[in-house]
Amino acid sequence: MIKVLTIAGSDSSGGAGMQADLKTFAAMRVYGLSVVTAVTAQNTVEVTGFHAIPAEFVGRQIDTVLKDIEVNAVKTGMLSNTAIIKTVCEHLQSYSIKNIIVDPVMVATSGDLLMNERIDRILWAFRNVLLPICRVVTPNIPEAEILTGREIRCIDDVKAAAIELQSLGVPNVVIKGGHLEEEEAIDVLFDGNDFFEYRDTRIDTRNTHGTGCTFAAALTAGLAKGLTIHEAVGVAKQFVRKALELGFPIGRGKGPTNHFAELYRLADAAAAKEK
Ligand code: PXL
Repeated sequence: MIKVLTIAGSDSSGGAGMQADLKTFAAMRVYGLSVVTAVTAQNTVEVTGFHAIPAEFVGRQIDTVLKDIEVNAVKTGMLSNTAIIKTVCEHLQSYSIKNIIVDPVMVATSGDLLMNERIDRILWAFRNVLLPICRVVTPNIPEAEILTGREIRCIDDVKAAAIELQSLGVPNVVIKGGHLEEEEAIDVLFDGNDFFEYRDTRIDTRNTHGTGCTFAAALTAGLAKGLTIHEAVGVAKQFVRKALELGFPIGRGKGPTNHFAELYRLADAAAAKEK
């Protein structure tokens, strides 16, 4: 059995954060473990507040699961302060994990901040502590702008930011292009040697809550299964496309995506055949 661990925040509306991760893992047939770093109070419109879990207790959760269960990959999501970032790094390093995927979450889909410390300090920890130990980092455009201090308007800007992030010691950089003003949705992978562009038509939907988490979780599951980084990005992009196509129009804001879209489609097709 392939096992993956998410170290992330809880989203009370169920569409993003660790809920998105666990649903994605289940849909991709990998077993998901979850260490919670923060509890958010949020719906499809806004984040009304969050409580960070004390760093020491985040570390305890990591040790408790990892001393019992060996995992094939670890994904990090919401890490709202430097104490948590440092603790996560220290604890992961003592378990020599090959696949660490960092989704540098900073802002929720609603636009609300998911950090409770000065951003320059958090940036320092991301750039100097967490990125050097991971295999892949998956910022969206606003996160890549914050991490590099560069304005990103076009694909050339994306590539320059990817080179800069890679120079911090992370072998693979995937910049999620959903926020770019391009006709297509273009994700860019830089593997240290070459750039790979993953292009797809855009899906017209407002149910995008949790898209970033879902992409990174699907990428994590793919790498845990032994796919190459190039294959895993392709699989993650397809997974998000299907989840967006059948997203749930619930709540008054941006509804969640449907992590089980493909499984529901297959089950419906099988049921129709039996009739
Ligand atoms: O999508 C980023 C994200 C990560 N983690 C938590 C979130 C969100 C977005 O809403 O709620 C807990």
